[in-house]
Amino acid sequence: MIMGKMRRITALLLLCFSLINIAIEAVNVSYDGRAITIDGKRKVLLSGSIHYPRSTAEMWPSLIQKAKEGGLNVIETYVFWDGHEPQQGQYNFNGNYDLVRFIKTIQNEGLYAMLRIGPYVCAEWNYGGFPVWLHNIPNIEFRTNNPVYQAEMKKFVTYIVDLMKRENLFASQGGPIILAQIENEYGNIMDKYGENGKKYVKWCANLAESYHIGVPWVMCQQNDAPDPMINACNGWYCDQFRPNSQNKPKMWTENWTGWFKNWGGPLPHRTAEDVAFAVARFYQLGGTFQNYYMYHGGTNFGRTAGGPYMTTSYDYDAPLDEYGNLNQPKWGHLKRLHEVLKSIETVLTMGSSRHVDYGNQMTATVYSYAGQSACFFGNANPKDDITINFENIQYTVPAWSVSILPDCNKEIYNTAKVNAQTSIMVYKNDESKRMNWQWMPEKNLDQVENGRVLGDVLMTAPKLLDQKVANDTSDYLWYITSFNLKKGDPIYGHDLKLRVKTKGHILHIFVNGEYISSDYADYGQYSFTIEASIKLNPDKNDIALLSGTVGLANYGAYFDKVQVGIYGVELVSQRDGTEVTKDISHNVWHYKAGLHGENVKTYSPNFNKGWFTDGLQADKPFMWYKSIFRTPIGTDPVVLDLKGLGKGQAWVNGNNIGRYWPSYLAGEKGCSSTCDYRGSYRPDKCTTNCGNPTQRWYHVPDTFLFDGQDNTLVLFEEQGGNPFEVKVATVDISRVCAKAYEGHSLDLACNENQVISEIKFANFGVPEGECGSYRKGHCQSSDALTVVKRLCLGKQKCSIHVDEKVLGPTECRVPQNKLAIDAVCDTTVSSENRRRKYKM
Ligand SMILES: *[C@@H]1O[C@H](CO)[C@@H](O)[C@H](O)[C@H]1NC(C)=O
Ligand SMILES: *[C@@H]1O[C@H](CO)[C@@H](O)[C@H](O)[C@H]1NC(C)=O
Ligand SMILES: CC(=O)N[C@H]1CO[C@H](CO)[C@@H](O)[C@@H]1O
Repeated sequence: MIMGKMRRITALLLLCFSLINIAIEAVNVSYDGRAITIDGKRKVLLSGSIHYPRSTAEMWPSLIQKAKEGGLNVIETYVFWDGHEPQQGQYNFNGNYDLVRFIKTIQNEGLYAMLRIGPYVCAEWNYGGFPVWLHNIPNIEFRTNNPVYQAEMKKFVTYIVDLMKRENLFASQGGPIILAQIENEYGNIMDKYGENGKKYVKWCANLAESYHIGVPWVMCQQNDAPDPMINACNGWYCDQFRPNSQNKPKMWTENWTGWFKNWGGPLPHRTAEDVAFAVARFYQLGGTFQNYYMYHGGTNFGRTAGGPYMTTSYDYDAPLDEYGNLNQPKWGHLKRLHEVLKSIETVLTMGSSRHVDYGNQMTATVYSYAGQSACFFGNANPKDDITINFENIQYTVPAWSVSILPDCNKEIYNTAKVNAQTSIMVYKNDESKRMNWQWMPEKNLDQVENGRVLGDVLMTAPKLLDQKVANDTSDYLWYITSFNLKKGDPIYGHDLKLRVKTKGHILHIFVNGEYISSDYADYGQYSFTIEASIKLNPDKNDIALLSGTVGLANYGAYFDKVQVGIYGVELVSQRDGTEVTKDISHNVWHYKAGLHGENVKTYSPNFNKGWFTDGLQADKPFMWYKSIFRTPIGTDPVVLDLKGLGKGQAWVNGNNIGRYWPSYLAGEKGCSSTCDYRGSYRPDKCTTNCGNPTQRWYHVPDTFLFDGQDNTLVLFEEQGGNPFEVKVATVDISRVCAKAYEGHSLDLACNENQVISEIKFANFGVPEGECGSYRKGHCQSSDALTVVKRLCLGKQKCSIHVDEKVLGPTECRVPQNKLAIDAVCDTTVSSENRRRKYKM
């Protein structure tokens, strides 16, 4: 009895203590000239960006677990003002905007968080994260010493800081947030704002300090960041960066793991070798905090893609792919680097360092502390492998690589030697049968009936307005005008053209209720003029122009003022070779925001009126399409293959999965099937997908799908496309391959719902070639294939110690034999039957 009671009391006490541990134990985050310190101890911090609105709340735990398993100890995110305050004074923290839940998910995994409040975020996000209504407040000027702007910024930052404080989320309160950021890369553009820019930076620093959050603030790309703000570096490489004070650590807040994709652009890749090189070199040269931008890029759902012309996918070639799968070998190669860096944390952060310059861009750095030392051999030469003699031992360091020797004797890691597996992902069509489509034309395209503009007019003005007047509640804004053509008018009775000048991005012309013509801008060239032959009535005429945007600018000085939409409209007649124009820009223009179908929520699964079931009209612009599809069984990520469509938006069960534009092909030139990791990275260096649709597959997160039921897919097709080609697909690993040197282990893993079903190739000796095309070398062990089959077949994953004792003798007489394996992953029957993880 007594014992039992005691045990219960102990259990209760333990429970209390563990709760107290989680909820209340504050830590002291500070910094010195070497590192961020936590409770006085210098830390090696490895951080990765995951932007919460670019996935769903249900995906967060798995993404963060994979980040933790990949060796990160910090998750970094921006805060997205436009999502949190969609209308002035109306806040939203639901669904994938539940910031508190996101930070608590990080906390539950035992990781730290860095909160980049901004509120300017850049991030290839619509309007850099600013709500567009902000632009329409009188007398406002963004990101400068402007009291109207500063009042709004302060209100929002205060709202976020108070929310975090209320939930005890700062480390000083026992929460996970160890660092916060105010503004973002302002130093890049500050000069353009003159004295007011300098005042603004000071104001930002003072504002941040005034919150007393108890953790350090960072300003990235801000060399004049006032104390105690830490200035940090963003870029491809930050090894040469110096903070602006000896008392501040060398921090790298954005190390770009890849690059973003734009409509019309190819698919960029940055190799695992080059990312690892940049990171290892940063720590070699004194860095102690670095962040991968992005660690998981994710998806620009709805209309959140910025740019303009950023694609819906924000995969970024990040270590976790858009759907949350491991992007191998990048994820695994960096995981091993993180393990090595953490194993030398003490000597790295406490030790003194000594550099030995070998010339030819080859440097050895020795960190020493308390009788221990750790070495980095960095070869920044883009062409030559270099052999050095270090303490009477010869070491060869491949070109553009860093070797890490935690004991200054044995190389444990080299950034150019990838032991992690390569996973080849495939899209598998789920349903072979075609979907049944319903269709409905967009209504009220003529816009004017009996001299009256149909529907709700937003405003009327005797001039052409920037499309942002409508606060960006839709991609579309109608510009509508009417005029009388009188006898005697210089253009009366001639062949006429309508000339429309727009600053972007898409334009459709309707005259007297008839569709005339369309055009769109190419990436990077948003201003264009369209001319169309028209016929006018002898008396009254109506012109309706539909202007569409594809995400608003997010970068550059004064980007907020970049105009979008129509700025000039003329009627042009040719007479005897001379042009006579009539400018109607200053007519009375009526403005209407959004499409009729958007305003009545045609995309809602409950919208059942007006759909036609027969005589499907394909390849026609301004069409709504609707279909039903079943959720694929299994747990693989679901995507829609939208090949065959033109441009528009897609909704699944009422959730906007983003803009689609498969008819916009990536340019033909510049791609390459091979990629040399050596030499400085540029976004155009290792690209693929030339000549194909810029984006063909669109992510549908499980949260948007009904479990084992029918789902409603609605498309708005703006250009004209064929919905018959639309398919549901899943994404999974089809093959894995890997190569590892003797003395290391070779790990192979299919996804959790898969097994290794076939070994296509296994060779121990001197195998040649790349993943997918391995070949036998001149010598090998005859047992290797049998051993590999025994250890791996039928298993989800296997690990093989690469050694003659395991794999049999080779008699190759080379310094190090290698094992290469190429294997097939197959989905297992039991998981086929498993239900999806989430439900609505
Ligand atoms: C926090 O840590 C820093 C650096 O170790 C130290 O200077 C400071 O006094 C500590 N603050 C508190 C409140 O303990
Ligand atoms: C746009 O936002 C501003 C600022 O909140 C507001 O004053 C204005 O009425 C809005 N305009 C429209 C068309 O909704
Ligand atoms: C801000 C920054 O560090 N930018 C660098 C990004 O990488 C390119 C290419 O290496 C450099 O030229 C930039 O200076």
